[in-house]
Order: sequence, then C-alpha cells, then structure tokens
Amino acid sequence: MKIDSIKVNKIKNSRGEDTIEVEMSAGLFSVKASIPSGKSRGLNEAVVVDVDKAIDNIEKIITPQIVLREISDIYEFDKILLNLDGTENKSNLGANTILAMSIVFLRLEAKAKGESLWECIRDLSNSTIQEMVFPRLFVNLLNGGVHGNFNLPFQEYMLILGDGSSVVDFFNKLQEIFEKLGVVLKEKFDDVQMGDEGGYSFKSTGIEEPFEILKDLDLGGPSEIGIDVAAGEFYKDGVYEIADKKYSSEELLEIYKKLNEKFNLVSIEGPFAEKDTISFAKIMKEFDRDDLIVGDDLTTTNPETIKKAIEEKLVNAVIIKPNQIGTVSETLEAVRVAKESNLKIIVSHRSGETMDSFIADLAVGVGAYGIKAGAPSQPERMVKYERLVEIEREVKG
Ligand code: 2PG
Ligand code: MG
Repeated sequence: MKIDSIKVNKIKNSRGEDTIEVEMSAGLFSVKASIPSGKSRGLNEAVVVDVDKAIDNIEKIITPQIVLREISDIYEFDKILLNLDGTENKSNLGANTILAMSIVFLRLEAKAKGESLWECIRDLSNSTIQEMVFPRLFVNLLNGGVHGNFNLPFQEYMLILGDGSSVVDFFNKLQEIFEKLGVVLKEKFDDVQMGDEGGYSFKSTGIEEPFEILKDLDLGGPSEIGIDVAAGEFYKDGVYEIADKKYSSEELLEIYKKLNEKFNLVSIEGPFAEKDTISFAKIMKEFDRDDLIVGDDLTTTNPETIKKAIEEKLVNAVIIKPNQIGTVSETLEAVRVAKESNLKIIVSHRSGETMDSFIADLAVGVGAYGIKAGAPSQPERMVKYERLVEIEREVKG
C-alpha cells in the first residue's frame, strides 16, 4: 500500500484540551484518527508530547519517510514509526503522535482489504476465536477521584451490563438506568455535577453510600458492580488517604472485602498503587477466583509489564488502552500475552476522549471480555456505544 498524503489538525478532546487528529489518504480512500488523553496515568505509560510538537513531528519527521513508500501492513508500518522514534518510551516522537499514525494506517489497511475495522483487527490478532463475542459494558455512572474533584473517594463506580452475546439491548437499558439514576441523585443531593467521563458526581458522606445508591436502582435483576479505585491517586508515603482519613494497605483490603460481601463487587481495578505490588498479590489470594482484580497503571498495556504481573500473580484481568503503549501492533501483543495466561481483557477509553470510536472495533476484534466507554451522556462516549451497535448490526444483519 502507498500513502498519498497526510494531514494533521489540532482538535479539542471532551475536556476541552488540545489533541491531534490525523487524516491519511491512499488511492480512493481517506480516513481519520484522533487521540484521547488520560488523567490518572501509570508511571510506565509511554510519553505524550505537546500537541504542537506532535504536529511538527508528523509533518517534518514522519511524513517524508512514509509518503509514497510501499508498506505492506501495520506491522511494517509500526516498525518504521518505532525506528524513527528510537526510544523505549516514545519520548522522541510522542506516543500520541505515533498512535494517531498507527490507527489511521490500520484504517487504511482495512479499507484496502475490503474489511470492517474490527474484522481486520480480528485477523491480525490471529484469534482463532471463535464465535463472535461482544464485550460486556463496564459503565462508569458515578465519577470521583481525579475525575470528580474527589467528591467521591474512588474514581469510577460502574455497573456491568451484557452477557457477551449482544450490545444493543443492554445499551438501551443503560440509557434508561442513567436517566433513572439522575432523578434519584437530584432528589437526594443539592449539587449533582458531571464528572470527566460524563457520569454523575456529588459529595458523598461515606465510602458505602455510592454503592448503596447503585444497589438500590431497580434493574429487574441482580446488579453487578465494578469499581476503578485508581488508588495510586490517593497513595502517599505508604498510606492511602480517603476523605482525610489514612488507611494502611491491610485496612484498605478489609474495606474491599466488606464492600464485596455487601454489594456484589465483581471487578476491582487499581485497588492499590502500582508500587504496592505486595497488596495486589494479597487481594488476588483472598478474593474469589471469579472476581476480577484488574491492572491498569500497574500493567499499562505493555507486554513486558503484563508478563511480570502474570508471573507474580498480581491480577487476573487487564485494562487495554492503546495510548498507554503507543502502537496498534504493541497493543495487540499486549492482548496476546494477557490472553495466553487467561487474563480477562477490558478495552478502555481515556477520561479525555475524542469522537474516534477505535476502541469499539478493538474490543470486538480481540474478543474482549469488557469495554469501558463511560456514561451515555457525552458524544465522545456515545460514539463508542453506537459503533458497537453498528458492528452488531453488521454481524447479525
Ligand atoms: C482509567 C482511565 C479511564 P484516565 O483510570 O481507567 O477510565 O482514566 O484516562 O484518566 O487515566
Ligand atoms: Mg483505571
């Protein structure tokens, strides 16, 4: 395949911050990709460069090397990018720069093959899966932590919907739930705001209150609740500070155990700071094998850090965020490594999102167990759900 032209624009993400959108053309095809940005970031995440530098890097360094050159596939393309960057953590060109190029090239590759993006990803990820799997929806309804001014102690309180066979019905149900939850909260609290991921944010009086509110929503069946604690954000000098109180790792583990018993907590992401690996190992031993202990900052979509977490038995599920690592092919390798050891895959958006729906295709293409795409209130989140619904339509007719 030969790329004819590349254009890069400065656009805003859902938080109003600048980010890049890249447009690439080859023959009759022209496609775009844009890049989200995270707020609660792992230490090991690939480096993001300033937007003006990213634009400069694309125009002056990358474009001259790739336009009109014969490039066979995404693996070759990503290698060119990685060589041009030449660093371990992508600090030279920037993970945002590289990922925008990588995703937009993959879109062209899919077009050239006459495939839908998710199909192209499925072929590349070599998944001998398989009946079709649709990801379960890990929906962040209540926003706290750094996404909600620490009004609520934990970053994300999620309902987990879906059964792997469909998205459509659960997406419709989700919108009803979200509206109903809004009514309940506005009756109960004077000041209900919107957090970074479009969920509700309000000042809570205790650790259990947000769980009680979710549990009391009548969903016509038992609810499954998941959280992203993002505990690294309130870990200082070896202790965890929640609403002005200090907790040791052991005390925090006890809190999770209690919440688990009371509220059917089926998934805990980032229960401890990434450095506190001893506590990850402990919670893995003490929790049921069916409960998900999910790595995010700890594993950063990096095949090497995921391998380490597997060896040390720190998690049984991983968050997959392409912009933590910076290329499509490394993202697929991270998924492969995780799946090989039977870890569950949860593909995730970032808190500062764009209108790019790439993660929906990624989740279906790799046969992910779940997807995190936020509350059904901001267009940047809705577009991911709508793409999942569209894929389902493509598949089932
Ligand atoms: C997370 C993400 C997305 P951020 O911690 O999982 O929900 O947040 O993008 O701010 O890192
Ligand atoms: Mg997280």
